[in-house]
Amino acid sequence: MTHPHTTVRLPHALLGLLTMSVLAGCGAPGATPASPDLQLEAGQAGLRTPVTPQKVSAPLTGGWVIQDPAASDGSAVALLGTADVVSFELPRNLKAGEYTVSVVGRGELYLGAPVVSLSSEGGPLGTVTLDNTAYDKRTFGRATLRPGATLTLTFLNDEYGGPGMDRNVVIDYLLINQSKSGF
Ligand SMILES: [Ca+2]
Repeated sequence: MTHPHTTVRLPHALLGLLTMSVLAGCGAPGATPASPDLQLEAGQAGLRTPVTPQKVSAPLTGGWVIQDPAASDGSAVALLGTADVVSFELPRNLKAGEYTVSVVGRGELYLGAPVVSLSSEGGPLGTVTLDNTAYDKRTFGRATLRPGATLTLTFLNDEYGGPGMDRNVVIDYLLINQSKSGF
């Protein structure tokens, strides 16, 4: 007898319950619990950027929450200068383990595309290039994550040539996924 694979989409609040019931109640060997996607919105994440009056000059730097109808929750974070960061705190109820970590964002291109890195307390997790001007996903790779850890995304390579000639990066959200493919 075969066990057809089915995909179940449920509200996040139900996923924990579903996982528990699958683990406890299903006797089928090899059954895997539904894999919850964890979506960490940049607009609600921490911006670790000191904003000082002298920074309100060209070129603008810093991390700024922007309203953007194309972003998943209507807001995103723009990182304008080299070494500007946005930090994401993982939920305290996250199950420690290995995950695929991706970012959904877009680049504002000038003399090339923005590159961002992601790091945790354990060190660098990878870099991706956001050469897409519409929101798209880029995957850093697999990482071992612990609950409550902070992941820091950093803009590495700003370029500025004057008004309208500015490389920036806009981050919609970070995606933590248990599937190895990242989807
Ligand atoms: Ca810039």
